[in-house]
Amino acid sequence: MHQNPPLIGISPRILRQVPRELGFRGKTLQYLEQSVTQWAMGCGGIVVMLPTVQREGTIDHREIHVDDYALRCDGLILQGGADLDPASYGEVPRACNGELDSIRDQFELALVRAFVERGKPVLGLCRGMQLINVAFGGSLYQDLLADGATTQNHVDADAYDQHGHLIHLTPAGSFQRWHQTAQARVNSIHHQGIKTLAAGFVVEAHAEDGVIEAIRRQGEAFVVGVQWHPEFHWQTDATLLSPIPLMRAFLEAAAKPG
Ligand SMILES: [Mn+2]
Repeated sequence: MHQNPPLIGISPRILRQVPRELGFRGKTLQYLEQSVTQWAMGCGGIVVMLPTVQREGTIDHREIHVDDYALRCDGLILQGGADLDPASYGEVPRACNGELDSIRDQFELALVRAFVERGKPVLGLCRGMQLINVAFGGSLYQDLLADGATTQNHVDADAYDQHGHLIHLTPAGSFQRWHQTAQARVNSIHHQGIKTLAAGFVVEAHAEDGVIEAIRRQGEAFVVGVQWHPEFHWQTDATLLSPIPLMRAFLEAAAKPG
């Protein structure tokens, strides 16, 4: 793999209200969180960020299309972040949502479709898994607790990435094959979750309360999402599920001639 490392595009998180002390008054930042890049690079991928191509501000990006990214890159990773606008799955947003960013939603939905159309692998993390589910027609709980999906809290603002729970990997599933285990501990930093699973997808892992924690699109192509943040497991806590087998499976799919 290292002789010709696959080129992995990661869509950015977007910061529109930049804290004054950072010095970008009235500007918008698009950025990658470091652990996700190190996770991919540590397993042999080259990482580039894919800035949004929507027309924003004074620069007209109309000459570059989302499909240009899908053509040049070998795989796509979707980071975590803001809640999806429930309008994207046909619901009216309730007050339980955090800040929404429909520009990021539309950009990433278009990215997923473009990469999948070209048979290029897609890996979604947390919000990224939820977005994949919505891209293929599934829906989300706007809030797991408020919607009665569980009585267990899947997020703890103070504990942040130290908050976690057990997951069960689906017997005979791809995750069991990659990870060689039937259960594991993962972090949990989400208050939303999958309500209706998109058609053509299978559940690869669930929490003990039944909340869906990993999904995969059936078929040859690699289209996978996890509700946890494997990038935060990276070389931090040996009791958590190793993030390496999942990244290796993704990069292997990306390295296949398309
Ligand atoms: Mn969880």
